[in-house]
Amino acid sequence: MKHFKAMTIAGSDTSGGAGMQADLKTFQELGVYGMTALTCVVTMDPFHHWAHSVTMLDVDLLKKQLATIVNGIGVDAMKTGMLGSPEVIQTAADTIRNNKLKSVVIDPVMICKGAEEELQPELQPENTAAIRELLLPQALITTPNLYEAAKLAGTSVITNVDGMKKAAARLVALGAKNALVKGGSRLKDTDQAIDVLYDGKNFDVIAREKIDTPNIHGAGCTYAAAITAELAKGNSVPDAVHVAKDFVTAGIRASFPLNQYAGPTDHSAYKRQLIANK
Ligand code: PXL
Repeated sequence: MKHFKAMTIAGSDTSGGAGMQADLKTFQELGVYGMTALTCVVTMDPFHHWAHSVTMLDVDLLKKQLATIVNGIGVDAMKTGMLGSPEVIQTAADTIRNNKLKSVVIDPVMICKGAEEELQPELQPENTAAIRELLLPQALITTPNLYEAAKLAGTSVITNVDGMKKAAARLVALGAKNALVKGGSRLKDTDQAIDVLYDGKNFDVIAREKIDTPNIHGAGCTYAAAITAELAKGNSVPDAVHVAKDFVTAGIRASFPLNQYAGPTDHSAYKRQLIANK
């Protein structure tokens, strides 16, 4: 049996639902061997509204992790998550270019869902510019939510499918081969969770039922990780995105609280559903 291998360059979400924890759990559920190059550790303050705090790791330590994985082992696909500084973004971009990595998923993480957003470490404008200039041109696919898509594309707030299409087209013009703009549950005036995939030619509007739950912490990481796992197995971008949409929808349907703040998606739900439907 061939073992497919995926890498994530991401932060550690100490609470376990997002970041590299979401990535590893998702890789595992989809039958792909996962490896991690950590950029930062995110902790939450239990005494101050679960405010997220980001502690960056040394860039030299990141470089050693990347050498271990990329030069020492090799990967079939990779993703980026929370990067946190222009230097880290540059390091990720250099790694992709120098090793000619092809199945590259850029999840341009800027904010964590769930906790009170005004307390969150929003990605700085210099990080947005570095992602736009250094990572989008190397992306097989980028997976922004509405907020991230607007920041990267330089558009005003996106409120409908037409705006999502315009932003996706802009991201492809900036160099991404494919762009998946995720409306998810944030798109107003619809009872559907809608995402738009654009490959430079056609728009694919992907809709599932909107699930009414506050427990969507890590949904974006999980979605991008599922795309990465499917690409690692050699599947096409549209096939990978459709499996990933089912994976994250199943995870959100089975999501659960850990405490009084936004809980995680259930990474084991998709496989359980597949087994139940056999
Ligand atoms: O969901 C975005 C996200 C990504 N990466 C890490 C995180 C979070 C949100 O908490 O902690 C490490």
